[in-house]
Amino acid sequence: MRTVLKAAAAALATLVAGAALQVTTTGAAQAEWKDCPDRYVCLWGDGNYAGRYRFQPEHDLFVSNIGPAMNDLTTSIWNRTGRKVCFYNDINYQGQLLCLDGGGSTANVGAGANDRISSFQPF
Ligand SMILES: [Ca+2]
Repeated sequence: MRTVLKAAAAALATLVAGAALQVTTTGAAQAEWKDCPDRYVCLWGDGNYAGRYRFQPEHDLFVSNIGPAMNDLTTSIWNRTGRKVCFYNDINYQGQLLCLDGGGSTANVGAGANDRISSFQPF
């Protein structure tokens, strides 16, 4: 079965050709908790795993700049990878806000981290 990809998704897929089924997805469209794939870190713009989102695959967890679609907008996170992931206020992993162990989640990152995340990386 072939999948038709939009141009932007195709460009991302090229970057992760080693694992063709895992691609980063991000968007202002609504997503919910059940849309988060296994072996991804999923960030949402609203509490309780809803709203705009970024779904990042386990093989590509170094995100030095989350980009304008999600910058300073994350409120809830589900880490479905097997690795600890830490989240930062600034790009390039500066200003650590919180970390989630593999399998960890938070329906609301709290006032100290809400709408601040700009980068994240695994450990
Ligand atoms: Ca920030």
